[in-house]
Amino acid sequence: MMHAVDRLVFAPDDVDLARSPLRGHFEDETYVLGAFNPGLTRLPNGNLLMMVRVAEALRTPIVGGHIRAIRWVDGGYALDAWPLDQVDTSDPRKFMIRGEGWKVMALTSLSWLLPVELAADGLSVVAIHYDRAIAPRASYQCYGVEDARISRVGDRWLMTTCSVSPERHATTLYSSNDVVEWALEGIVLDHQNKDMLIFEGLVGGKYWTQTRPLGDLYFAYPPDSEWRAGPSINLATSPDALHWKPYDRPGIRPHAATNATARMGGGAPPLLTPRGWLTLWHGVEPSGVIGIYRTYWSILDRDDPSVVVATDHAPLLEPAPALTAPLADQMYLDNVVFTTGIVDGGDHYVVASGEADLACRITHIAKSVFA
Ligand code: MAN
Repeated sequence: MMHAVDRLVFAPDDVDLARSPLRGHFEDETYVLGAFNPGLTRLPNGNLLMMVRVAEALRTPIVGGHIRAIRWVDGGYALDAWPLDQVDTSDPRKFMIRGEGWKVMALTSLSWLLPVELAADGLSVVAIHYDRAIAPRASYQCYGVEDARISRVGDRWLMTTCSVSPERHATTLYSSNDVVEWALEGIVLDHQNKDMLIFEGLVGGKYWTQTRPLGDLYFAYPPDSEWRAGPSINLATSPDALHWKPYDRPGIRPHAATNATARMGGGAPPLLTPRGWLTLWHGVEPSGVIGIYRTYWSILDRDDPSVVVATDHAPLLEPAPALTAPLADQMYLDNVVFTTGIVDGGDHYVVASGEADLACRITHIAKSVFA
């Protein structure tokens, strides 16, 4: 589907690493692997705020037969080294450590969050708030804070992030009354549960969220089922946005009829439209090491979000090689668009996505698409 406005608004070269939270903690040179997967919300002054994931990597990760990774520890940052002959580096985002009995990995970058203020239409950068960057503060996020999603619920903002550490790979909540100061509320979903999208409003007096628990084992649907076994977008409810009970009915599941959404996860926080809750989510078609990521939409019943009122098997957004062509020398993967934010823009929605795990893409999508 073509959209009238669709462009990259922020890219690695827009980040000044002299102002990175990692600066001064070790000697080795770093670079921005990606500035992507932005949370998005509207500020009280009418401008937009993107919370950009800055994935910062060592310029020379391999030294003396070892591959190194960055780790937060006690307010500082340290480098750890693994013998090269014990790791598999086929995925540029991470390396797998062999011989552990489980799949054990480390990351080639450490992510922190950079608040970038955009004009009201999302198309130009107004300010970059380095002094408000969000970096790891606890051992459960010692390998980074990733993929912010911001929901406005009443007069509070709730921001979920993915925290990465050897303790667990979990979802962490931050809250704010002004979108300036963020309080770290701690872990709200346990291991292997990320892509948490809190609905922008209560349903039946409760907070609602989409979750995406990940396992490496699923049970088969019967052979003639319309569903395909695998990761799905589940639902949970909470009295306080901290304690979540999984909802008993399934949420959005992969259809057996297509391979394009064989893996899936939530994208942008569900917001209320005249037809129900609009949710943008990602479907992944297995292909190569990483797969092809596209954005899809569904509308969920306003009183029971486990009921899908409308959806489209055609993607809403697809990877856009024409947008990343000018950044060709910085690309390290392709075929990925990963939507992470949405705000109302009047007759359209302003949608924020990460493009190729590299840059931030803003698309204006006409409301009539979902009518
Ligand atoms: C996956 C990808 C990466 C991310 C890690 C850890 O490998 O989503 O971008 O860094 O998980 O969350």
